[in-house]
Amino acid sequence: MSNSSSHDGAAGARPEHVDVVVVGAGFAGLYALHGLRERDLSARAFEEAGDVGGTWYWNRYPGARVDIESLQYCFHFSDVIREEWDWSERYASQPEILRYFDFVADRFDLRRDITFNSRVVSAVYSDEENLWTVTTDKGDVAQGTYCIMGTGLLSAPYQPPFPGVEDFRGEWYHSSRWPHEKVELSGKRVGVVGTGSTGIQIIQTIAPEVAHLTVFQRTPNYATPGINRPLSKDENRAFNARHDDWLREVHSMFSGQTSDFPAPTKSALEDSPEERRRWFQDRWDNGGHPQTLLYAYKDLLTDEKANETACNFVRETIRATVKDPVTAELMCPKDEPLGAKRVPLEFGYFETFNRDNVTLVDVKSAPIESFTENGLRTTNAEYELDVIIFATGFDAITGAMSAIDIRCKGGPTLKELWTEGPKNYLGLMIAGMPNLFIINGPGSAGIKANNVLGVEHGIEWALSTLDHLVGNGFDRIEADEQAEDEWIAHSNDVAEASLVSKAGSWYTGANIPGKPQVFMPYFGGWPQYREICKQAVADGYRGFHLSRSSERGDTARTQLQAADIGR
Ligand code: N01
Repeated sequence: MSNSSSHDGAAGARPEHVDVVVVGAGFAGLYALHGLRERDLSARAFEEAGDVGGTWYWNRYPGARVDIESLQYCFHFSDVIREEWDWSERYASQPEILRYFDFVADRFDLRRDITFNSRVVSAVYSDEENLWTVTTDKGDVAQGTYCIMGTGLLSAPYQPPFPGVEDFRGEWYHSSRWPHEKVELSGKRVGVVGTGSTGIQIIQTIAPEVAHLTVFQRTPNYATPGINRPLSKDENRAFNARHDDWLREVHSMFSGQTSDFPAPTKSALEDSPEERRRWFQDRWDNGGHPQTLLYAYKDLLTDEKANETACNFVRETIRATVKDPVTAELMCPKDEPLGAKRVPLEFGYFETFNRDNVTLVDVKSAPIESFTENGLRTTNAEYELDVIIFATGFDAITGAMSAIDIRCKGGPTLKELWTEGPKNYLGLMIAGMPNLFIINGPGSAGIKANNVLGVEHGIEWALSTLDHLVGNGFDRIEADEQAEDEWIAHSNDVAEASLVSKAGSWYTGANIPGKPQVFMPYFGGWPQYREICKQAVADGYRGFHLSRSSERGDTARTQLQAADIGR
């Protein structure tokens, strides 16, 4: 396969010619490189960060930790990795996850195909040459027939444009661009803006260390307990021994995750209030990924009344934990279903607000106006602070791809194509962007399941598609526009049929002012999603156009039966 490698990683280098250009060196990029090498396909990956890890490279803030069990939130494609790696905690910390990335990159010698500290600024497809040209901010250029976008769904940080940041005399940080060196917080007056998963992790971690912590909360969250504990080597071995069975089970779970509890069969409304409370309490006490509580009953995500029973359980628990009733009430989420936003996992978060050195400030009723020389000013008061931490999230799912000038020569950019919301077919490919594979992007079920499973699915789909193309003499694949429309309509239907689209969040784009609001993940369930993708392939790549560039115009059109989608 092609590899005229002239790449030296230096600015102004001649284009490197490879079969596939890969963007990103997180879970997607690493698996892509490994799979491509196994097929003897040449590749060049570009990564903005200084090393592997994707979002885990950047999110070094205090308390950063995974919220899906470590044994599940990792690669599943390789027996070698599983046999040689042990997780030390039920929920691994960010440093351990980064060591895991390091281990995988070393084990498969992947770094030699990655150019680090190079942010991809454009990816342009030439129809004439059937070639993607990918350029970085350092002037590196790689050309390949195919391009895999492993840019991540939570990788473009969002920072609200508060005026006066430059006037602030203290230090400020965004959680997702946390410095590599230790940030000294002890004895300081610290403010945290944002109470999503990130803010919660930071707040519960730094509270004992700082002189005073002021939490600026706009919307409270239904956080559920993690209950972390060490994992023994034996537990790792036992999981590995039944890995095949686990994989079968997880692929049959709507949530794309397994838990210590069986899949629900009852409606929440079938039980008496006392039975329901016991049922919820069991799951709460066991801790675990939020899915445990969300799937305590079969209708919590589809029936408002059923969902409200779970919301009330969480609110009662918050009121029983947070001693100051005014603070407790502010921390109780209202007017949105449990599970519409991603539910954060907490490790002593609510108890943190019983500390004398922690204050909650409601910035819904009195929004933040600006930074000042000495801190932050809301419409109500000024707060003097030494350090301010933005835990204000991400331009999620589409942000990283939209920041790149992705287009076909002479055509609209991806950002322009997506002005009314992201469109694609099966969350895998985009009409008008041939040979561009998107991984766990909008339209994928992985976002609402386990992201690593979502990534592995996307990469395996891309790799097996490359096998098919190469094996059959094709070199071009593109999603059909009508198939795309049908898929988006189906995705919207399944989201509308549940409660997940009933709150604004990073799932819908509502967290970014001006972003089109569409529920972006696929919520038909992990098994159904996998089945639909599999069936499209079994039906001869239904909804895709496969062709040979040597026979321009001789398109091997696959019969579109879009009406079958979702059945
Ligand atoms: O971001 P978020 P995140 N004034 O968007 C607030 C994953 N993750 O980084 O809700 C005041 O959830 C905003 O307020 P509101 C996980 O999937 C995983 O916390 O918009 N506040 C909100 O409170 C997660 O879901 C882990 O009213 C402002 C916060 O900032 C996803 O990343 C750990 C504001 C942003 O919350 C995103 O989580 C961490 C303003 N102008 C993250 N603008 C794991 O455990 C925004 N906010 C694996």
